[in-house]
Formats: sequence, structure tokens, C-alpha cells
Amino acid sequence: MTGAGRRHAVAVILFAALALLAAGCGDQSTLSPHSKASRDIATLWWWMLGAAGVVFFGALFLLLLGWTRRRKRGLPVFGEDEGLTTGLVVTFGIAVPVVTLIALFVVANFSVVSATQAPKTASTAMTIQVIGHQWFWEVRYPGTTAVTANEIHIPARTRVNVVATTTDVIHSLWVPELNRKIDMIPGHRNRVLLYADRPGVYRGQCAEFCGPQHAHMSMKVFAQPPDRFRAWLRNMAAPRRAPSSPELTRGEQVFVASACASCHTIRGTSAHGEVGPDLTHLATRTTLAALTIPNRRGYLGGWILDPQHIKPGAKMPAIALGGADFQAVLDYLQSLR
Ligand code: HEC
Ligand SMILES: [Cu+2]
Repeated sequence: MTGAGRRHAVAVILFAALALLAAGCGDQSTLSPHSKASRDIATLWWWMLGAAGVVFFGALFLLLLGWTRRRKRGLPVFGEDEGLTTGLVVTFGIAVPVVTLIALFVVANFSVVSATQAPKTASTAMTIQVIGHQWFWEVRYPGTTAVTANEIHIPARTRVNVVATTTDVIHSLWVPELNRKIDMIPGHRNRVLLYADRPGVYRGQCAEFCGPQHAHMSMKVFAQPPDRFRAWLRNMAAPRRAPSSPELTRGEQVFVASACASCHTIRGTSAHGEVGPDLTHLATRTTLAALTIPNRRGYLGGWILDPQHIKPGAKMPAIALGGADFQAVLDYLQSLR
């Protein structure tokens, strides 16, 4: 290899290593498990990494050994004994791989699969419904009127049965710190357990390519102490906060009378659209458009003026509202706590 070639190769390897490192950062890691299911998955992953590491470094060692001894005949220690060398090939080429693969198969298919299987409904404390849409998550709490989007609240240290469905294409619900992926398939009701061993925010992501904004279809699971969760749910189930000023009343009127109402629901008003997320308590969310932007006035305004700029292909068109109407709608949406 020439000097330039070698430098090039080093740069490529360094870059790949950095990319791997960066991929391991962030708050969505399979390797920081917060439930028994994800701990089992992480443990299996470490065992597989260990086994693959032994094979990789073993092979590397033998290659190096072969290279340093390339002018000598026979093997180190074993010499040219045919029987012994055949034995080595059988042991490391057949016996060890067969045993390792069977062991991994058994652990992966019996222990981890059963630990991450759909929970027996009776063993869970509550059920929530998560519905995949291109490109957001609708979240319902059966038995209540609560509906929200992209930010799933659950009580911590509680077994939650999640029923996953979709209204359009196949999606996959995945919160790596809490459990495995579960596909959302048209016409099916797949189930997965969500359990968080302590309060916290656990990021999730659609894990099945579902169209141009697949990468912007994220969600967060907020595991809260049970009393805080109950307070949240009570608020979420209530209709919208009635406008408390002429400006907010105007905002509601503009919303209800414009195209917004044909796609969005605000419970307590005549807006009953079902294409986009329920906005009844929009202001309680921390993010907009499936975690694409923060839920702050500037971003919210930017989203309404030009959603296609923020999320090209999103199923919401830009809507032209007059300056005063626009400000009134912004005020109104920000009052929906
Ligand atoms: C043709 C249907 C349609 C119309 C009309 C529409 N929206 Fe949307 N809206 C959507 C969809 C779909 C999304 C989800 C986009 C995504 O995240 O991919 C959305 C997302 C939003 C969000 C973010 C919600 C969240 O929780 O992430 C807000 C806020 C919003 N719309 C407000 C409005 C307002 C205000 C109007 C009227 C000026 C309006 N929308 C008109 C379909 C529509
Ligand atoms: Cu997707």
C-alpha cells in the first residue's frame, strides 16, 4: 500500500469507528435497559458480542501466527502430526461452532422470546392502544376518553399492555430501553408489554420503513409515578379548556371554521377530524410532529405556515391564515393545556 493509500484506509477506519460511537450515544440505546425484557435482550447481545469477539480475535491471532511462521513447516506445538491437526479442524471448525450456535439459538428462541412475548392480559394493570399513522403515533387509553399523540404516558413500575395497530401501512413500535420491536400490521392487533423500572423518559422510533418521513416518526414514553400519571390521564380525558378571553375565542372560531377542523379533533368543539393528531391538550406536549420540532410558539407557527418545509411529504398542507387569525390560532393552541 502507498503512503496516501494507507492514510486513506486509516481515515476510513477512524470515520467508521466514530460513526459507531456516535450511534451508541443518545437516549435510545438497547444497551441501557430499564425492564426485564430489555435486560434479557441486552444480556443476549453482550453474550453474542463476546462469542463473536472470541472468534474474531482467535482468527486474527491464527492469521498473524501463520504469517510470522510462513517459512516454517507444520504447526507450533503440534508440529506436523496429521491426526492432531485434523482434530483441531474438527474441534474448532465444527464442534465449537455447532455448540455455540445451538446455545445462542436456545437462549434467543426460548428464554428471550418468552421474556419479551405479548403479556397475558390478566398479568397487566392497564391497556393502552397505540395506532401508527404516516407519520405519527395516536395513543388511546381504553375506558377513558383520553387521546394523545407521540408522547405516551404510563405509570412507572406498572405492567402496561400495549395493543399496536395501524391505519395505513406497516409500522413498528420500538422503545429499545423497554422492550423489543412490535410490528403494526393492517388488520392485526399485536401486543407488547411496556414496563419501566423507574420514572423517566424513554425514546422510541418507528422501526419499519413506512414512507418518506419514516425517520421523523419518533415517540417518547414518559413513565411517571402513578399519582402523577393519574393526574395527567384525568386532564387528558377532559374536553379542551374553554377559551377564557376574546382573543382565545377568536382563535377557536378560526380553527373550527377553517380546514384545520376537517383533519384535527379538539374535544369540546365541533372539530372532529381524524386525519391528524388530537389537539385537545396540545400544549401539554413537549414536541410536535412526532418529535421533529419542540413545542414552542415559533416552531408551532412555522409548522402551521409550512409543514412541508419541516416534514416534506407530511399529510398536512400549508394553510394560509390572515395575520391576526394566525396569531389568534397560535394563542389558542398554546392555551390547550
Ligand atoms: C389535510 C389534513 C390536515 C389539515 C387540513 C391540517 N392538519 Fe395539522 N396535521 C395533520 C397531520 C397528518 C399531522 C401529523 C403530521 C406528522 O407528524 O407527520 C398534523 C399535525 C399538526 C400539528 C402537530 C401536532 C402534534 O402533536 O404533533 C399541529 C399543531 C397541527 N397539525 C395544527 C393544524 C392547524 C392549526 C391546522 C389549520 C390551520 C391544521 N393542522 C390543518 C393533518 C392536517
Ligand atoms: Cu416507519
